[in-house]
Amino acid sequence: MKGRPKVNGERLLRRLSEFAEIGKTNAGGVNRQALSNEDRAARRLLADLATARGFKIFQDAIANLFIRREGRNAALPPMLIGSHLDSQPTGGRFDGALGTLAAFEVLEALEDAGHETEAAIEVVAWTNEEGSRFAPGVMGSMAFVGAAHPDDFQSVIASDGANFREELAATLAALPEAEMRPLGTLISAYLELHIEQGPSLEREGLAAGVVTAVQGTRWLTVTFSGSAGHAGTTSLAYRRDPMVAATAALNQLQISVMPQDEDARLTVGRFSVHPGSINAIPDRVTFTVDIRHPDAASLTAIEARVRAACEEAALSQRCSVEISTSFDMPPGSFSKVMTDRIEAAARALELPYKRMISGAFHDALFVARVVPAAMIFVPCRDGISHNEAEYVEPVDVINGARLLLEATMESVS
Ligand code: HGY
Ligand code: MN
Ligand code: MN
Ligand code: MN
Repeated sequence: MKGRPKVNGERLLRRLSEFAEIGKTNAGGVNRQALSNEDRAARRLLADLATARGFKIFQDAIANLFIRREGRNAALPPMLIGSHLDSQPTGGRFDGALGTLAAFEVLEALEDAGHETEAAIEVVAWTNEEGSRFAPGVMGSMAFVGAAHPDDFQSVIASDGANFREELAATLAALPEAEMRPLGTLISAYLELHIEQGPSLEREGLAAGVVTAVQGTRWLTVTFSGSAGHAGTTSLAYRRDPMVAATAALNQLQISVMPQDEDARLTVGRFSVHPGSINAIPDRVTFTVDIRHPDAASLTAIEARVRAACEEAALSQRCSVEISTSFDMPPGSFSKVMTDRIEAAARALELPYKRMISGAFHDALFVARVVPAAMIFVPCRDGISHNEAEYVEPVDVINGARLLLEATMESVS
């Protein structure tokens, strides 16, 4: 079927359903955490689909997976499109998978139409975008642009106790036929399709978001230490209770951060108590803090406020507190050339759109440090994501892929 390449919507929707079966949860979401068996199964399926179409597959030292469709001139750096296949523990079927599978659909649409491009186009599935199992997130794209090295993560232990080094080795070994390539191979440009993970496109009845920037993210781990004791015999005067310190600090932060600044985000997603016995005063309480802001100085000010609130609470309870930073992704903006191309494609396809910034972090933000990059958003129902109820209307899936195809064809040399 020659002529202008066209997205095969039915095939793309079918692919999304196939991948949604990998790590499927009872509530209709996915649990396909980075470098898990489920992640390896999804990478295996994508690799098999790629070789079945005659595309070549590669991986690098941090297991980023690349699928290459040759162009006329192999000497030219390829255009890169893609996203991630790993998910949150109670994630949705579209976060990451949509962008990765739509990118693969772009390759298939070009192949079906026998459309030759000057340069090659490659699809990438970035390793560990989420950072939920192994912190930090966006490990694959950070290593790709040299903002980190796989060696930096070798001693990371997962939230489920797994060992990064072993899981990475198992993931690389699971695709023996993938040719190994150095980290950070030259590319010409990058585009990523992703769900908005927020409500604005749906509320405004828009088909697409032209993403111009991504807000900053910082992850802290806070540990209060006090002294364990008997719940029944230890009176107030003798308590050094880290639970009281932690809750005092969090109460202080919940009233002083987000209510004072509508652009600020502060989330405590993980909380653990040691020894976790009903009738023992804890000796240690640890929790994570995810802070976001579009402005770098505000991000730093929020971190300072977290530190101050924790230190004050520790003092008041005669406890100690340790705070470490496990992730720091400064805010960044995308290339005007690329966002203009997406905008032109949206107009050509008569898709209503707006320019917007991303509240979620993405691999594209690191890739934008080395090449012109940008993102396309599509609406998701009620803006829900990082939730098993995440949903994207089929028409929005297909429009997103059509937009990605058009903008990619405009961008590849
Ligand atoms: O957390 C984030 O912003 C991304 O969706 N992983
Ligand atoms: Mn994502
Ligand atoms: Mn996510
Ligand atoms: Mn992302």
